[in-house]
Amino acid sequence: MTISLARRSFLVGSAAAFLPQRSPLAAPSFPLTLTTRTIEVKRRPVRALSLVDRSGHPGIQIPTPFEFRAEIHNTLPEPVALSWTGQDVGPAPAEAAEPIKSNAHGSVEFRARPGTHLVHAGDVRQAQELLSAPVVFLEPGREDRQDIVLLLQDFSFRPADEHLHELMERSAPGHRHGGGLADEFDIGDWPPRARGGRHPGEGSILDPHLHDIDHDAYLANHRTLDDPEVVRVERGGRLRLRVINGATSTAFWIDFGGRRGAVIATDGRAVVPVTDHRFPIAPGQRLDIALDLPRDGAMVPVFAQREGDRVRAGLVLAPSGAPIPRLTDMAEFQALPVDLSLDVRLRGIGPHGAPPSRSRVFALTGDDHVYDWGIDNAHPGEGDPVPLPVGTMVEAVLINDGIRMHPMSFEGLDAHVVALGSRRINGAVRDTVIVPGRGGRVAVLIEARAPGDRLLACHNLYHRAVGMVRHLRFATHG
Ligand SMILES: [Cu+2]
Repeated sequence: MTISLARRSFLVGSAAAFLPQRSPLAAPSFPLTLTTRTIEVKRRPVRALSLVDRSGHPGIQIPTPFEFRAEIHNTLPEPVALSWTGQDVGPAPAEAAEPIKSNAHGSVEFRARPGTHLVHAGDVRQAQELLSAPVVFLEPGREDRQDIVLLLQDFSFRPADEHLHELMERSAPGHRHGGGLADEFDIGDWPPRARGGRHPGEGSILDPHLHDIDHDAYLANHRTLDDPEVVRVERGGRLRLRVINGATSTAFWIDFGGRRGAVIATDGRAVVPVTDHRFPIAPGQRLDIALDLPRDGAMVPVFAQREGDRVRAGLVLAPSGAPIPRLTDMAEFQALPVDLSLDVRLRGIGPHGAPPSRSRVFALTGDDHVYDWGIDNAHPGEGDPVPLPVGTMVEAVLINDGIRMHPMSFEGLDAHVVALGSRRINGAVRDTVIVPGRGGRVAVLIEARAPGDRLLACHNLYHRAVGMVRHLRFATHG
């Protein structure tokens, strides 16, 4: 298949064209549409759910406005609840997460946080139909680099319900899940199919508990590596690559075919640059990577290799005239599981808040035997919400004695990483942190600034679907 240089839909291009419309009475509004598009995966046409702006570009990619309102028209035949990872949206964060009915409009108010962020369907069924998109508010005064957005997704020809059903059945032979999601399955709608290759949960040679699901394809800007996006760049160009992990449950390692890059922001917040050949990125996380291209005009690949596997997605950075070799979607060596090797080197930039006035431990609970993940052994509605008084700085300690890694999101909050394991650090400010299994321990500082509910949730959306989410209630009387 020929590579089209014209397909640059994920580039932050002529940003002025996407500026919010200002109305005289209210904050400027930015229209978005929930719709479908057809993409091609492994030479098969596939219906993908998408959230597009007026020009048909996915998500929001604009200079940072102070505040504005996203007006979302849902043209899909089903309600959709959107989760704005990285943005403290209003009127109240919990309301902003309410579903938008079919053929109806919803609106979300932003005090836009600059940087590289993500919007996705909160429901794994819709997220698995590729409903995740970039939210990029270009930083005022940023360094002069070509902006390139790279959205990573995992794709399955089978719906998420089948995967969930299989994960539960497989993990507990004869076990009927009591209540909740399992009861929503119509088993009659579930034709068993022959599967090739590994079973879910068998995962990697390195760690049989690494992968919940073996997806059929891994996508970079909606494309597989046998037909990658080719981004036109200048010889010796200076780039800012905004990598967004919008996958449902897949963690990746980013590399540039041996070149070095520097992480300059994590989850949309600047950090002291960390230079390396490869960087881990878990679901929900974002990495801004400064990359300086060679002066000889050679192409540079950007690979996203699945953790614990050889399979990879990616795109190509090519000056005009550069020969573009055929890239294989299998790396030579299996990647390690993602870990905290980047976080331990990260240092945030800018003022940090006051020292903590209280601490709260959150145990990440559940195991593979019942595929029943939770926080403090509770599910939504049990012991929720967790009250935290407004005006306090809370040290939230996440402890994971299970076997699986959990990428935990403090949705809409700044989470300043202050301890990894037993080691105290002055780490990055981000919103989604890797909490490794088998005794992983990560502590972050969060500030209960304004009243309202926030979510603490696993960004492995299969874990979230079975209950790994809790509400934090910031209240004046806690
Ligand atoms: Cu999880």
